[in-house]
Order: sequence, then C-alpha cells, then structure tokens
Amino acid sequence: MAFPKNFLWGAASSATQIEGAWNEDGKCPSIWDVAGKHIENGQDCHTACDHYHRYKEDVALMKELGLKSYRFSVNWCRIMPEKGKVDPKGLAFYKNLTEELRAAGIEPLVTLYHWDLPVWADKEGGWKNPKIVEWFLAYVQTVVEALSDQVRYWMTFNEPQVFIMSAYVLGNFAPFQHAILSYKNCLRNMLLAHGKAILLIREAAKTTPKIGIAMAATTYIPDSEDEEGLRDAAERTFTSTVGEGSNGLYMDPIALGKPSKMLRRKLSAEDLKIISAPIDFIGVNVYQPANPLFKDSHYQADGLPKSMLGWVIDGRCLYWTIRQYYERYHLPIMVTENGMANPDAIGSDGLVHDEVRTTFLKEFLRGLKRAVDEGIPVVGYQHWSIMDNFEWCSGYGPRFGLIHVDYETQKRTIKESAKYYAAVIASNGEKL
Ligand code: GCO
Repeated sequence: MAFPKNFLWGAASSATQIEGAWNEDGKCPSIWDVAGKHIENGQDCHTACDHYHRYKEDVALMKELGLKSYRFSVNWCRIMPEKGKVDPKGLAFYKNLTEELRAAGIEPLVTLYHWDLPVWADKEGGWKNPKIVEWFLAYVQTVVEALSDQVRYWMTFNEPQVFIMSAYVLGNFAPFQHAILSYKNCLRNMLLAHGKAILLIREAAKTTPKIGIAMAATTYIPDSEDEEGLRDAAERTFTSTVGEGSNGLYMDPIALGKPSKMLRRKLSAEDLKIISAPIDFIGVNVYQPANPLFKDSHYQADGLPKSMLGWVIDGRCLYWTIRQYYERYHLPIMVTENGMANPDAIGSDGLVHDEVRTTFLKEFLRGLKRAVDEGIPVVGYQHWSIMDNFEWCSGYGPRFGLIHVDYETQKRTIKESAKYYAAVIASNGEKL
C-alpha cells in the first residue's frame, strides 16, 4: 500500500527550544528561562536559534526541503505574560508564522503546551494547583481565536509524562520538584485541562479542527510475534508504570474513558466524561524501545547502535508503537516526533555528513511504511527536529536537527540527511 496522497511529511520543534527572544515584546519568563544550574555547561535557552527573528528564513528552508507540515508550539509566556492579560505582540508573532507557513504551502500543526509554564503560574503551584485548568483555558481560547483561521491541527499537550512525572516527581525537568504526594493531583489537573481544551477548541475554532495530544510513546517490542508475544508486549507497554513507559496511565482515561487502578478514586464519572472528550488522532513521540527497562526481557541491546545520548537505535520501535497504540485505542496515529541526537559538525567541504541520521531515517521510515502497508491509518510523520536546538537540561550539545545551526553566527546549513528526507517526501514515501 502506498502512503496516502495527503500524508503529512514534516518536522517538529518547540518554542523554548528554538525561539530565543526570551524577554522581548513583553514576554514573561517561563520555568525554563530560569532553570539556571540545571542546564549543562552553564547554558540557557535565552537566545537558542533566534527563530523569533529568523522565522522567515526558517520557513523558506522548510519549503526548500518540500515539507508538507511543520509542528511547532505556542509559548504561553508570549501570549499571557500576566494572569488574565493578553499580549498582542506575542499573538502577532504566531499569526505571522502561520501565514508564512500557509504561503509556503506548509500545514501548521500547533502544540498548545510544550512545557513553557509561565513563572507566574509556577509561583502559584503550577500543575499542582487545580486553578491551572482555568488559566490554561483562558490561554487556549486566546490562541484558538487568533490562529484558527489558519490552523486546523491542534495538540493540547506534549508528553504529559515528562512535564508531570519527570517535572514534579523525578525532579529532572523544570520546575525540578520532588512532590510525589501531589502526583495524582497534577495528573488530574492535566487530564481535565486536556478534556476541557478539546471542547473549547471545537466550539471556538473558525475552521473544523483536528485535535490530538502528543505522547511520550515509549513502547515495548515483542520478544516474538506469536499471540503470546504480542499480548505480553502490549501489556507491558500500557500497564507498566516504569518511568515514561506508563502509556496507559496517561492515555486510557483520554481515549477509553477508563482510569488505571492508581487514578480510580481520583477521577469521578463526571471527570472522566470531560477527560474522554473525543479526539481525532493520537500523536506518538518515538525514540527508543522500552525493552531495556525490563530486566526479564529477552531483548538484546548489546549489539545495537546508540545515539550520543545513549538511546538505543532500533527502527522496529516505530512500527510497534504505531501498531500497539492503534490496536488499543482505534484512533488515527500521527508520528509527532522521531529522531536522534548526534554531534554533527560542518565538514571541510561545507557540508554536514550525518550518515548516521540518514541510516536512522531509512530504518525508522521502513517501520512507518510497514504500518501504512498493513492499513493502519497513519496521518503524518514529523521528524524531530527541523533544526538543532536547545535540548532542555542537556543544553546545545546533542544535535537533533535536519538543519545544522551554528550558535555563534546563527548560520543554518541543510544536513545531508535532510536531502535524503526531502527525496523521500518528493516521492511520497516510494523511495525509502
Ligand atoms: C521530548 C520533547 C522534545 C525533545 C526531544 C528529544 O520528546 O522530550 O518533545 O522537546 O527535545 O524529544 O529529547
């Protein structure tokens, strides 16, 4: 089976990771702007790729690569620098960006929350405070009213596992807290904010919206493809609570209206009705399989290549994530992130020879094709990332981009892997 004609081949980014201009045009600081000592090598996100000032050049590069879609996030801190106060300059930036994308024939895919919580909201407890639902909805309303003439695709949240579990329990993402007793409250607040945002978007949008959520979809590759192997893998993927592998904990209430055991007493029937407001697709962010997390897995990671962050490279995990999510939730799937970090540099010929990323793409896109061939409705693939950027606490060392960024000069260079990806897009996935 061929890829659908309107398949969304694209790339992804997020506001904090590329925009810079952290205190311009009235923007308030986010929890990442003040992350200080938590970031490697004394780095920060204040300038990043200066995309705020260079978005036209960046959209021109996307057009050159032939992207059909571009996933980016809106930074809450630009839109509402104070509680209840809208900043028209912040809105103008995203209006200009979406218009530029439309003019280039690129479909904008908007994430409403990719972790840039305003410091004013954090001071009042952030995701621990039930009032955040109201604050978040006021922000969403403003964005949807301003952009929905140009934007059809919306994602409420990016990787709730990370901005709830890692940020408030493990304490390794901003705001770096160990508030385990608040974990269930944070989860409930996030789930209600998601469900209410869905209803709001459907009501306020000027063009019929397609709404989803992007999950940290770390899933388990079956040890064998017989019935037992498949059942065992899916079971581990959705019911394990190991780190970010807790797919069912976060997704079951949303897509099935069913809480896991842990949330049963926390969510009322009324809550669940709101939380399970119908969505149009599930976004999956896929990097590496979950298998190495399970000691009793037969999985052999030893011989497999790893990225510079130590993440195992195994292209099969894209296929299995798509299949397991589809079989459990029966919703169209969008790959909202997939990529790898590499210490890329410009060669003496002025080119970036990132063969490892090309090999990575070939392998993962074959997994994507297998899913499409089997008739699973996959609506798009967004490579992470459009350009090298600020990798949260790891700073600027790990380079995930299709486009190389020289952080001294802000010069952009299209990497060799991006040329390969452009050819795949031009053939609509025929030439992998
Ligand atoms: C995530 C985020 C991205 C990361 C990327 C690489 O998945 O953690 O959505 O912002 O940069 O995943 O780690």
